[in-house]
Amino acid sequence: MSPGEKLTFVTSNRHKAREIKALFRSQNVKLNIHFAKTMEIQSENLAEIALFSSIDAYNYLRRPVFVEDAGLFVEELNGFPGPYSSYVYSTLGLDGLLRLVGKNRKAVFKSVVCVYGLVDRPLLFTGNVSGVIAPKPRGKHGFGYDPIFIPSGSGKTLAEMSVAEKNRFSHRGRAVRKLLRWLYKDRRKI
Ligand code: ITT
Repeated sequence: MSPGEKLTFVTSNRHKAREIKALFRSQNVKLNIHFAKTMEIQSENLAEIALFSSIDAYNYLRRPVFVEDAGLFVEELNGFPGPYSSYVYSTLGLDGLLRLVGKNRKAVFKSVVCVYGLVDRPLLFTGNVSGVIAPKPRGKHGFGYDPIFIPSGSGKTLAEMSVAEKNRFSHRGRAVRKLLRWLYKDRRKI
C-alpha cells in the first residue's frame, strides 16, 4: 500500500473532500475519506486547532488520519474572521463581512493540514494565498467565502473557478501539495 493510501482524510465538508480528492487523484493516489465533525478547540492558531482535531479523529478511527483547518484573514480587520471563519459565515454571511471591509481590501486565505498516526509525530503542512476581497459576490462554484475572494494573479473569484483551477491557486491546494510531496518525494521517511 502506498503511503497516501494508508491515510484517511476526516472532514464534515464535502467541498473540501472534493478538492482534496482531486489533488490526490492528480498524483494517481486514491484517498480514503471519512465524513465526521471533529472537535475544534477555540484558538487563534489554525495549527493548534488542526492538531487537536487530528488527535480527536485518530482517537475515534484508530488509523492514520489527516484533517485540514482553514480561515480567511482580512488585513483591515486585523485578521478577522480568521479562526472564526465558519461562525462568521453562518452569522454575518458574505454581505455582513463585505459591509465591514473598507478601502484596504487585502486578505489572506490560510490552510493547515495535520497528519496524525502515520509516523511518530504529528506532521503539519501550511498553505497561504494572498488576494483581495471582491466588491460583491461573484461565481457559483465552491463554498464559503469563495464568491468574495480574488487570489493574486487572477481576475476571478475562487467561486468562478473549476475545482482544478481553484486548487492551482488556493491555500488548500498549496498545503495539500506539500503533504503529497512529503509522502511521495521522500518515501524513506515512512
Ligand atoms: P471541517 O469539518 O473539515 O473542519 P469546516 O467547514 O468546519 O470543515 P473549517 O473549519 O476549516 O471547515 O473552515 C472554516 C470556514 O472557513 C468554512 O466553514 C468556510 O466558511 C471558510 N472556508 C474555509 N476554506 C474555504 C475555502 O476554500 N473557500 C471558501 N471558504 C472557505
